[in-house]
Amino acid sequence: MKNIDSINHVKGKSVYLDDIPQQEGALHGLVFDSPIAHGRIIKLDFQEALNLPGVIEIYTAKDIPGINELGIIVEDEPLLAEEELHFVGQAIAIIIAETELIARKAKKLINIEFEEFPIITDEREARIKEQFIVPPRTFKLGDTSKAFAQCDYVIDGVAKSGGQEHLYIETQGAYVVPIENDCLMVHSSTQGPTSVQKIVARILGISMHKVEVDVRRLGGAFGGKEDQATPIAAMAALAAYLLKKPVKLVLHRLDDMRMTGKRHPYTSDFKIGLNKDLKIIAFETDYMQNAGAAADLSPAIMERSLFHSTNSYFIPNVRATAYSCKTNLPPNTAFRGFGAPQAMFVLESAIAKAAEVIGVDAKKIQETNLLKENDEFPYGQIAKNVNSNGAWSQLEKIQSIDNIEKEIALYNEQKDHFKKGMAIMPISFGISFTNVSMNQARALVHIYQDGSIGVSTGAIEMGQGVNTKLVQVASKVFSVNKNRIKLETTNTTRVANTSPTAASSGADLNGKALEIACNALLSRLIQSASEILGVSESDISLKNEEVLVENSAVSLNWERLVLESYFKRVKLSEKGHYATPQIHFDKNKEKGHPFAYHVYGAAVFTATVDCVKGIYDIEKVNIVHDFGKSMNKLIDNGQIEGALVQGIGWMTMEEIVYNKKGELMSNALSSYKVPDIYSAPKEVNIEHLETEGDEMAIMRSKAVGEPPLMYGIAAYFAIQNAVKVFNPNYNLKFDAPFTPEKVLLALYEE
Ligand code: LUZ
Ligand code: MOS
Repeated sequence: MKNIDSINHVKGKSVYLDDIPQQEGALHGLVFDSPIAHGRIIKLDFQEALNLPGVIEIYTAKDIPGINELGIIVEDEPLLAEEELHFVGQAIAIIIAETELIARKAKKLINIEFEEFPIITDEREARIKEQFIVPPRTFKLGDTSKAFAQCDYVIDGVAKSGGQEHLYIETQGAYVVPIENDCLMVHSSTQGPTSVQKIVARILGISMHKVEVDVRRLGGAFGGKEDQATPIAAMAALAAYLLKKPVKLVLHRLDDMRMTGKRHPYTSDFKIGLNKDLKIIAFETDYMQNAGAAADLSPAIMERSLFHSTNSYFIPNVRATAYSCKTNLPPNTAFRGFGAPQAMFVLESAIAKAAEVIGVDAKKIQETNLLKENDEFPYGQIAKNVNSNGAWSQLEKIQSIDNIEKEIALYNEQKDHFKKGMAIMPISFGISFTNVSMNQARALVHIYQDGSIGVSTGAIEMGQGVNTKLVQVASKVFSVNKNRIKLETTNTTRVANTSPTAASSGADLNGKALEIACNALLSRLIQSASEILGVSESDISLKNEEVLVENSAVSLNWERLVLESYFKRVKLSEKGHYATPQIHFDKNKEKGHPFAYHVYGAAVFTATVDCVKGIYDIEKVNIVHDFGKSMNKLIDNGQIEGALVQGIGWMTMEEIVYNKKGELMSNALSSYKVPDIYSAPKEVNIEHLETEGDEMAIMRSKAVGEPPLMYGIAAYFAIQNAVKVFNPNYNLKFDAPFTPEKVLLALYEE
């Protein structure tokens, strides 16, 4: 089935937040944000700005009627700064004007004076100074100190990975309309409508039922709108509430890049121990996460790093510690992979370094240590239906690693100034929110009198195709044409207490809730048909819009059954509720069974480096991926391709740079390079690993959003391997992104 939005997207007819028609008298908001990374406001003078014709109001923390607090995991972040400033881009005031242009002019007229304090931008420095967001956490398996003593090889090192700008095409935005009785209608480009509802209510000091949040779709999010859509909505809501006027606040791209948090940069120390047969016996690591100036989702992200410290390998002795380091940067946030990519890069760096020291191929170490059935993860979960070996062996068989290696060797012999390198990346990603209570969802289904169906769930469509998958679920259960089904907006009054659409679990959680609701409706319709036809329920089924009795069609079809059931006063609406069974986790012991299941796969990358210029191409990527029983191969392959390129971007060219004053230097698309079609791999082959899928995946079709991003890690190592061929003096470094600049230095390092 094609994505239900594809035609409208292509025609430009899909409605995004900025396309919602504005009411007469709607006003525009603009954020006045901190120009300094750390300090104290001494004087704030709005008089000149307020005198500008068309400026309506300027609000600060003092105008907040409720609690000036955004934090959910840790309450450490004001919506509007009170006196202290903690990062460049921190919101201080909201300018409300008749047009955005007037607000921009007014912004220049604001007079601010401040006292500056020393700043920290580096995570290791913050760790040394013990500036932490939350206390560090450690996951342990076996006994690493004993184990290291028995290793034939012990190698240590440092791995760094950089931040990443989400660059959703639609920037952060909200449009808020006041309704009677101090209630608000909030249109927000958010992954988490309930977070928006909760924080808007908290800021305004009103209860949640007065705030209705409605979301049709997002123009991309990638984690950037799991938490950070909320302050934008809260600022627009504050103004709309106080002025009793509709207020729109949509960030300009440059404001969005400057003010919002990104993927967390990590600096990590590692130590890896192997025996003579290349078994990894012990692994220790310290992750230092650059959290920025407030918690946001950092503690959860640091937790997922710990969960993925061993990726798809079994290591019997592990000690992984994570530090969430507080710095004077915008609070970093969720980004596709949520801490797992950072952790996996560390282990791959350790393996690459060990391979170099021992003098073997990294491939040998990787293959020797792949996870097997019933192996224990460091957090206590036992690996089941493990497909890491399966993905690897299919990669060898179908996509022939050997041939690729031979081709590369031949090429490297023949060429002087171009060199090729290869790297393999196996993945294992846990599916479920690591916070157990978030693994729940609801769906509301109405069957209308004419047989058409309206579906509401807590899932947010952000381009990933979740709504298409939901249509498939309903159409499968009822066995009706897909055109009968309409996916409604995601709205907190129809589906309450939603978890954000995140953790790759949107289709699983909401799809399961929808399946439950549809099944309940189906049994009522079958009961109704049995009464109408006077035959027993067990003989009745619905197929392709026909009612079948003992598998043959009778005079009753879907439309007539629905209408007659309505006349019989059968309940034609249903709410489904799903909570992932079996999962649990004990944060005191750091052990449990946090994931419904894991997604596995393996990719082999070939890179070609131009050894004169330092530029490179990711030539070819072959992937064997465990989709389970994919319910939509077009959408799932699309997710793989997008994630792959995003992962390659993170590892090779997307370089977030803050200067010593905490100002974002890579603050526009002219200074921040994202992959375009030219930097996408020339050839991508995606092979579906045929597996049974998992009971806990929707229709046994495994979650696909995040896992493939981590294939991109191979880009780093493929380029590095090519560099090594050209320059035998090059000393391995693990400092992503591997930009052409760094490649050039590496090629000529002495
Ligand atoms: N968001 C979240 C996530 O709140 N918890 C998670 O475990 C998670 N994992 C991946 C992506 N977003
Ligand atoms: Mo996310 S990183 O919002 O799944």
